[in-house]
Parts: sequence; C-alpha cells; structure tokens
Amino acid sequence: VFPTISKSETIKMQHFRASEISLEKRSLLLIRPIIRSDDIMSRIQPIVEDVRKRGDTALIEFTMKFDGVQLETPVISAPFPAEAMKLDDVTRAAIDKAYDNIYKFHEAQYDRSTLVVETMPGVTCSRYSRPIEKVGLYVPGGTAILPSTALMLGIPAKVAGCKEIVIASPPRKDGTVVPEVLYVAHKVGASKVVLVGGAQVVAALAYGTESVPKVDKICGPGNQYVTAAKMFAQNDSSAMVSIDMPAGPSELLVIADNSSNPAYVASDLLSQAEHGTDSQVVLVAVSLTQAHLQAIKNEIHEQASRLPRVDIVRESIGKSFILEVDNIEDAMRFSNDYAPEHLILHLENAEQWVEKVDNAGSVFVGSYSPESCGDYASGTNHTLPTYGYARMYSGVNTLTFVKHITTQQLTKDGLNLLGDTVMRLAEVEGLEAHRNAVAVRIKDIR
Ligand code: HSO
Ligand code: ZN
Repeated sequence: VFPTISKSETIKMQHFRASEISLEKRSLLLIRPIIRSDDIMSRIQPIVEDVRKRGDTALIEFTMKFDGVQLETPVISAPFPAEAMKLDDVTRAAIDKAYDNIYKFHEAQYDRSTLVVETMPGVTCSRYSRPIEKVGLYVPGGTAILPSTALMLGIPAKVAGCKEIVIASPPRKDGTVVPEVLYVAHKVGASKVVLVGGAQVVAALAYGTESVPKVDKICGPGNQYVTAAKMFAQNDSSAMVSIDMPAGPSELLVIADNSSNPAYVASDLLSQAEHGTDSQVVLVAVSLTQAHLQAIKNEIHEQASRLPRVDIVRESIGKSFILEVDNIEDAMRFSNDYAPEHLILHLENAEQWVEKVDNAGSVFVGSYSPESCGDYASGTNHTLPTYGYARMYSGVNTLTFVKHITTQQLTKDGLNLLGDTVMRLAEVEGLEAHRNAVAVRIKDIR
C-alpha cells in the first residue's frame, strides 16, 4: 500500500537504509508497484474478437466509445497530406536533429554482411539477415503526445529495410492526427497511419481489416490493454504475429554519491516520475551525508511543486523510494537485482562503473547525461524493457526488425567427413530415416 501525497504535504519519497531492512523487505522493494488486474485479458478479448470479425466498423465504433471521436476512416495512407504535418521551424528542426542522431546509432547497429563459417573441410554454414516484411508500430496517446516514440520505432524499422511500416496512434479529440507523428511517419517512410489506439488497433494490426494491413510484428509501448492485446495476439497462432517485449510503466533508478549535484539528481527523478501515476523512480544513495540527502529531498519537493504535471508526480513519487547504501558495490547489486529500464550514474568516475551493470535497459553515465537526452535525441532507443524484464530483454533496436536465415552446403568430401557423426546421433535417437538420408549418399561416395 502506497501513501498518497496530499496537496499540502511535502512531495517526498519513502526512505530506507539497506543496513536496517530485512532481506524480505529488500526483495519487496524489487517488486514493481503496479497492480495487475486479472480481468484485463477477459476485457480485451471481446474487443479483439470484435475487430477481427467486423474490421473497420468495429474500429470506428470503439474509437467513438473509448476516445469519443467519430472517425470517417481509421487510416491515412501515404503520401500524407502536407497540411496535416505542418510544423513550426523550431519543432521541425528538433525532430530532424533527433532523427539524424537516432538514425546514425541504429544504422551502425546493423551489420548486413553474410556470415560464412567452414566448420569442417567441405561443411559451410552461413547466416543471412532479412528484414521483417510488415511491422506495426504503436505510438501511445494518453496524457502526452509522443512523436519521439514514432522516431524510436520507425527509424530502426526503416534502417532494417522493412517493406511496410504501419504506425498506429490514437486520434486527437478533433479526430485528426498529431502533426508531429505524421511528419515522423513521413520521414520513416510509413505507408499508413492508423488513427486508433488501445487493444482495438493491436487486433487490427494482428489480423488485418479492410483498411489496416495485417503485420508480422507489433512493437511499441502502451497501457495495460495494449500490452494484454499484444500478448493475446502473439499467443494466437491464427494471428501469426510476434511482439517486441512485454511492456509496463516507465521507471528509473539513480545511483548517486556525494559528488552528485542535488538539483540534477532531483530533476532526473522527476523527469521519469511525470510520465504517469504508475511510474516508479528509485534513488540509491551511496553513503551520502545527511546534508546532501536533505538537499536532494528539498530539490525534489521544490522542483516538483513547480511542475505542470505535479498531480501525476505526487502519485508516482508516493510509489517511489530512496535506499541508502554504504558503498557503490551494494548500490550496483541492488540495481542489478532491480533491473531498471533506465539507470543514471551520478557518480564520480561514473564510466568506470558501467562494466558492473548486468541488468538495465539503458544507462546514462555521469551528471551531464540526463535521461531526457536518451528519451528524445542522443541516438539510443527509448523503447526499453520495464518491470525487471531488463534481465532478459534488450530494448528495441535495429535487430528487432531483422531476422536471420541460416544455410549450409556440404561438398561430397564434407559429407563423407561428417556422415558417421550424423548417422551415429540418428541411431542414438532411434530415427532411422534420418540415418538413412546420410547412408544412401555415403554408400555412393565410399
Ligand atoms: N521515458 C519514456 C520515453 C519518453 N520520454 C517519451 C519522453 N517521451 C520511456 O522510456
Ligand atoms: Zn521519458
């Protein structure tokens, strides 16, 4: 149960000392606060089924029901109308700069060369990469418009060479598309923008409708309904679709020592806390003096009070905590156990500690690397594993949109050399037809 911070109270995080809490309490701190309601699946299933059955008609009805918007058609096709993506010069320049940096980093990730390895004389194994042909990219709406997410999904898909990129995003109240999102869609070469959000558009992308193409992979963050619909579609073999990763609310863990700037630390925590009431931010304080810690707390309260989204921040800060530890090793251990989506190292010689990070979506090194830079424009991706999934998932990257095909070619001599090994293993498994496929050839060779 999390305290609700009322308007008259100080905006502060709960506070623990690692040396004073039990192991049980420590493991509780690793668990994310979100309340997963079991009925999410049962609530999205009828929506998914309905879209599958009635296609565009259902999309239009659900958009009326959930967004209060009457759509004439759910899809805008390229070439997109110039007047719908008109931006002021400063905004366009910012998107262009972010685009260039993200493009550079994601282009460098893609080694298109074919891998060729002769494992034994006459036995050649190769690996080829191919783009996933059709992809659906979900750009959430909700309490903020997120053209940056369109960049983070669209650019790697473009770099990978996906043939059809479909961007889905809920409409604005007047039924139009966010111009920044449409501009990004144009830049990444999207063929369509679907003006629908939620589980309904995930279903449309998974199964296809009259106007929405069925895609091979659906990527992008979203609320619980979007995530549940993605998981449902992935599990339905008749949909034949994959997803990027399970997604949860955004989170940040900051490790700070006495060299940190209290105002910077607080600003980073709040930048993530403003995302949503279910965001969680964690400050791991490495033997901070009480004065230093108090300075950070004061900054949190003062900066938060001035934020337009202070009501959201009150709730997310209420779900967040400070953990005091004695040394950096303990901090790293906690962080690796927590496996944060974002990790910021406000440490002296921060770069030395990167090597000790085992689990994190993306790491921000040193006091001049705010998470905001990675969220928008430095080049790294911001679609990252949350909820502890950084233990086994990578963030979205160029290879998210690529698959690999292997080949092999054996020469006569190669088969002669490897044949006995294969025949013996087939015998061990009792698979005579396997053994025979080698034996009929070996008979001719020898
Ligand atoms: N921090 C968010 C991404 C984002 N921030 C979008 C601003 N816009 C989740 O990684
Ligand atoms: Zn952010």
